[in-house]
Amino acid sequence: MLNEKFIKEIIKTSADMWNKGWAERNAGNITVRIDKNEIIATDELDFSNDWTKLEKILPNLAGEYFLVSGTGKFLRNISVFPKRNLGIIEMDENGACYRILWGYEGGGEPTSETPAHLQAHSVRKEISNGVDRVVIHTHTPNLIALTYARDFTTATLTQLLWEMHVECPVVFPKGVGYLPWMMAGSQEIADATADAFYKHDLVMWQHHGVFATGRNLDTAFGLIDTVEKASDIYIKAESLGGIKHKPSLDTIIAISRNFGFEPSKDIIDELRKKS
Ligand code: 2HA
Ligand code: ZN
Repeated sequence: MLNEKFIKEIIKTSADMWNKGWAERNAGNITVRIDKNEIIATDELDFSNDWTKLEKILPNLAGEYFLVSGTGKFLRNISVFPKRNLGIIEMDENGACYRILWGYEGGGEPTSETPAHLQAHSVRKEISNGVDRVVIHTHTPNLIALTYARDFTTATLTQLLWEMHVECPVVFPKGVGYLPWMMAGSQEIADATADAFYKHDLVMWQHHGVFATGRNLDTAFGLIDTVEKASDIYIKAESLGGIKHKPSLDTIIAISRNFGFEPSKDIIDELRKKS
């Protein structure tokens, strides 16, 4: 298992997240929907573990396998002890329960955010026709700082980020879904996050951290890297005495269209109403 491409990729991504300063202690978690045909033949899978029931049944994930970082584990340790800090889980034939097939060596469980991740995967698998396979959650300091210092809606947070780096309207034209503070690990936040993933591929939890999805780890990581950089630029510009110049909404739309994208109509309509 340790030679599989998905293990090599998660080792790189988790080390990058640590090096970026996004993953203090046990912060952050990663899930990847993997192709079970790639590993089904290995004798390393253990099909004898008990099933854990999910609160929400996710029929479109029936039978799927996921690579999942462990609860309480440090992302920075995945590269040294992958089998201790990662596991592979299998969804049952109804999408109602999961069981551990591999990993969490020495005792462990999938991340405490597993319900939020699996519900997000369910939505993204549906709306991307199976293309999206990755969900990353992490604690990005600049983006989190913004949620302490400013009031936001999805539209106003997205506008600020689009304005602060001209790549943003190209990288995330669908915007960043913004969720007010809710208890991490709760069913309430899992439901709200999954809902937001119908419209956006990034979701921000106030005072906590960000979620991103995509076809692979590079895509989801790149989304987070870009919003975090835009937040950093905003904080730097504000501390230089405040923002003096920024692209207009029309310029933002033009940038996005120039690269073949269309910024979220809901967000644009809301911003136009406001201005
Ligand atoms: O896994 O980041 O939100 C630790 C967390 C929980
Ligand atoms: Zn977190």
